[in-house]
Amino acid sequence: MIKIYNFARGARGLRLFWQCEEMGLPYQVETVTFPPSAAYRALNRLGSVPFLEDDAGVAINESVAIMLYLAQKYGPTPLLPGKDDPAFARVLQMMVFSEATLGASINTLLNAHFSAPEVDKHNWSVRGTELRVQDAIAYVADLLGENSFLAGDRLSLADMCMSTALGIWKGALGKPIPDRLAAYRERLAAQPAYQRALKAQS
Ligand SMILES: N[C@@H](CCC(=O)N[C@@H](CS)C(=O)NCC(=O)O)C(=O)O
Repeated sequence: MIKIYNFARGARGLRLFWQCEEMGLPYQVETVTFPPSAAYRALNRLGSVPFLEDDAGVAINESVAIMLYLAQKYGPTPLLPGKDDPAFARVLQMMVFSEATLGASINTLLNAHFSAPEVDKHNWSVRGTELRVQDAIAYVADLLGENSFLAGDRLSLADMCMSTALGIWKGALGKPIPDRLAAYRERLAAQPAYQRALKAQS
């Protein structure tokens, strides 16, 4: 049985709920308190969410890895194009980009915004990281172009990943996003499976 641990309204867990909803996979949600308990850290030493447990002792963190695991284990699914599909490379690229380039930097900014002493909130590293994220987001807007989704005209795992990264940037940090990406976020939020996932999140 797929068991997904998440904070109440944890942003990255939403990616996984959305994927499960879209693929029709049954899943169980375990809400993790913040700060994480010792019992949770015994399962996932980092205390981060999301965290997946599945049959045969699978127990992993990293949302993008979990999404690829679910797609491979329970697919095939059109959310992850096959290796001969022209969209395959783009989907992998933007899934990883959403965390390695966007998510990791945004986490640093969240720490600075909410936890750093006043003197460090806008230091050189924070300003440089903000500029990098702004440029990365402009790049996403360029790649999206006039398409509905990152892989063209069909929804993919890349959109589920990107939706969260943009959501944290705009929602938690209050930063602007280009109009094209605002329209893209609205398109994603209108997906029925996304709406079902939102209900599982809270
Ligand atoms: N790269 C990780 C990032 C995980 C992450 O930072 N999750 C946040 C919540 S959305 C979190 O657990 N923050 C608290 C912490 O890391 O202690 C992933 O994609 O799963």
